[in-house]
Amino acid sequence: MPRKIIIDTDPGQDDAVAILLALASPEEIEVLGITAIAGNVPLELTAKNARIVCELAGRTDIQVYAGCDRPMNRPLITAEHVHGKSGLDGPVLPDPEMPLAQGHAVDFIIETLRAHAPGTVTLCPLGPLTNIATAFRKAPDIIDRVQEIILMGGAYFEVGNITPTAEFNIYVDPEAADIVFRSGVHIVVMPLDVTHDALVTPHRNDAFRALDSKVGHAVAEMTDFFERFDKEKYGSEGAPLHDPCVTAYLIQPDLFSGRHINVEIETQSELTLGMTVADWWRVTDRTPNAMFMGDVDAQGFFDLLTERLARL
Ligand SMILES: [Ca+2]
Repeated sequence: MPRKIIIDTDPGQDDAVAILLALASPEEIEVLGITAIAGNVPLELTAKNARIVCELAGRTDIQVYAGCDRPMNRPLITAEHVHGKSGLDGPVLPDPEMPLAQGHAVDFIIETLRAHAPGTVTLCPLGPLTNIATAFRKAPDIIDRVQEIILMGGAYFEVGNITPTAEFNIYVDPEAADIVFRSGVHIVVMPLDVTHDALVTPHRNDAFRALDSKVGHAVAEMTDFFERFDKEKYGSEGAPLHDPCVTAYLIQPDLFSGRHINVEIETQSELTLGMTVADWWRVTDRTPNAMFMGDVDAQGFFDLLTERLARL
């Protein structure tokens, strides 16, 4: 039985690849819907980009909902410096013809969790956690119904990418992240510690291009684009492909390893706002609330990704 998931996302080139991987893997993953959130770029663009990606995959049947257009208590911070003005800079892709689904993403999340048996729907947030936290606050009855949350966000050893101590998704809406991490739902975290090992080397990007399909070329051009920024920033041999770690975990969890530990979110300090305070060394008696990943079989991850993208 495939896992039923909702992808909550702010595409973003790496979000796009995560969505494509999910849509290419129907044996393991059933996408109940995609909810867009403001993050890498404003909501209007993420809601559009999510549909562009569905159309690229030939899946105009997927329902895409627009969600919150700003964090719970703060102005929106975006990342055009990484993803380009459109959020999906790189390939030239047509504007979507499929319409947005009617209704708000938060209500879709609530209604979907209520409509399915408890413990059968997994949430996969790939952006700031505003939609998820807003749904939990509006309808606390759904919290116990969530099977699992598998998210990209945070960092421990890699510390931060938007400030010296914070990863972008958590930093944009730390109050929302705090609500999610305190919710009691079982959480799997793909932090920078993992995603900074999932590097798109030239060889790996050539493998996408060599698929010689619309999807293969689009993915190669997307990763080409944000590599320019990341290579300069990190001096690494390629850019990290963050979000597909979430969907890869649903297909092949043994690619990843980590520790079940306590993770709390800094919401007060100006200096360390949005830090994921991860008790990796278990030096407190705070209750573990998250499976915090620390390692990935990077070549296995890219082999899986290339094999699955070849299906689209
Ligand atoms: Ca994202």
